[in-house]
Amino acid sequence: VILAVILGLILWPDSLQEKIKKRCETYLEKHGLPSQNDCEKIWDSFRQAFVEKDPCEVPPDAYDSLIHTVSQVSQEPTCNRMMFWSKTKEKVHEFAKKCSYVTLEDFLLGFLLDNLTWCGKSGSQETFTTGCPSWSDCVNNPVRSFWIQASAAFAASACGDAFVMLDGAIDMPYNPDSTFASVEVKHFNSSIMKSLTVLLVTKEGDTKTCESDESLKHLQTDLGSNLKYQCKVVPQSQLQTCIVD
Ligand code: ZNA
Repeated sequence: VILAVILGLILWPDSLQEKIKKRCETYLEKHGLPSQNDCEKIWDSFRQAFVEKDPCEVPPDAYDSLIHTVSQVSQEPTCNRMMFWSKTKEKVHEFAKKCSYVTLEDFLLGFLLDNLTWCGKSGSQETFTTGCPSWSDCVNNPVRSFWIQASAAFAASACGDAFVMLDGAIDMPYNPDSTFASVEVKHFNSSIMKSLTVLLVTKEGDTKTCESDESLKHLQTDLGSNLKYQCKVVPQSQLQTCIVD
């Protein structure tokens, strides 16, 4: 029995580990940077961020080592094509792909962990994908802390003209509680970034304008005077084309 358990542990892949390593290899191959070794290194620094910790006590900076490791392996930021988003996850990735913009999820760091849930447990070496705290259960949960730190790093690297896709069909397209407002905007670096253009996606026939939206005034204020602000209304059907001017 003991032997069977040991054999089981060796042969039964840690599903999270397998998934992330597979994603890592796929990504590096696609970008012409294949290396088994790097994916092993990346898994190790990911793991150490939350394994053996109470899943409500993983602060954002636990991922600094992962972010450092990934930045050594991966590609440079793509100036003038970077796209942020808030409440537009489905739409933005389709549009970005079609029109060659790059979101956090198109970079290795975001690609590895998009749509995954993970956590550890104090006193255990295991990784879990179920029974983990959800986004608002506790502030310092492994998933939320990861996205905060990844978003901060992504925003800090934004250069040239950047874009953000916001949902014009909701009350507060620019919501102060969103990761975009509370983390990303605060990390923009005006010595490398020139402008931010809002693509405000509206429903067909909606008369909403950039100027009529109160929340966007706060975005302009938050950007300060060193970053140029622009805004374009994009009716949803126009997302099929790549013309946003
Ligand atoms: N790929 C991601 O899951 C992700 C990406 C998660 C969080 C942040 N990001 C960054 S920040 C990305 O680069 C975007 O530019 C920014 C989007 O974050 P946001 O402004 O907070 O937008 P959002 O639509 O409110 O949330 C984005 C995603 O975060 C959601 O799809 C959820 O997966 C998760 N999330 C955020 N708030 C909650 C939440 N899940 C559960 N409850 C919440 N209250």
